[in-house]
Amino acid sequence: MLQRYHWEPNGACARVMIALKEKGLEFESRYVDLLAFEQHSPAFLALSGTGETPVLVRDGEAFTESSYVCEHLDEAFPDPPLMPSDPYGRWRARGWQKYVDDYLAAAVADLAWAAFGAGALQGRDIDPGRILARVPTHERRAVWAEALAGYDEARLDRARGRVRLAVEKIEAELERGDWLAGAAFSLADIAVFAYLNYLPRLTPAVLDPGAAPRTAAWLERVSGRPGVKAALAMARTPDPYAAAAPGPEHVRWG
Ligand SMILES: N[C@@H](CCC(=O)N[C@@H](CS)C(=O)NCC(=O)O)C(=O)O
Repeated sequence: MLQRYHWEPNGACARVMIALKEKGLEFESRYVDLLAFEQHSPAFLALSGTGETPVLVRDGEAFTESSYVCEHLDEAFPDPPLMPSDPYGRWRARGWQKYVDDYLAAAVADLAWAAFGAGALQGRDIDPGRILARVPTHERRAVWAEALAGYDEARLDRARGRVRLAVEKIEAELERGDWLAGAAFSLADIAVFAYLNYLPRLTPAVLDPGAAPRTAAWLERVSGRPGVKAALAMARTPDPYAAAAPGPEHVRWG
């Protein structure tokens, strides 16, 4: 039996949700409200030492890190496949997943938090000292301290620049075909989509069909897949891409 601990189907939580739905797998859904700080409860920390969603529990074992959760699902439940069958295609798919983990996720998450997350906490009776004291690791505590304080314009500008570069990279890759890692939809498309789907709300000009026609068409193509629609329909909020939690720490890419 599969249990899935998740927040709204956006970012990393969307990646695993889409993989499960694309494969037609049954699972128990356990919602973790990140903006109520349920991820810092002892019960959740027993599954994820850093207090981050998503977590997949399979036969009593907890799996974290969406790239590896998705690859595990693909190995454990190979039909339909979500990784290319050739070694070069697999290398491309892993490269895209690493790019998302190390670079794109943090940039998009910064913009999303500033646009949606910070506002969602307003009006709630929040004691930052109490919240930070429950965060399990130094790195996540620093992430939350910065998020609660609010990001400055320089940080948001840097994130916008990174997002622009990402769209250029995706646009160039899509010159080779409809999907990011070969002839078929794969975990590469899932990883990139999970964050890029924020851009129509955050930086619409970057995705303008005039500026990035292949990326805009790809986003439509991925959005229209039944598995993707089913995953996004698991949201509790009216639009999961108008909700945000702090994402991963910034890492150097390449
Ligand atoms: N590298 C991790 C990143 C996970 C991540 O960014 N999780 C966010 C939600 S998308 C989270 O749980 N943030 C809340 C927190 O850290 O308290 C993965 O891909 O699984």
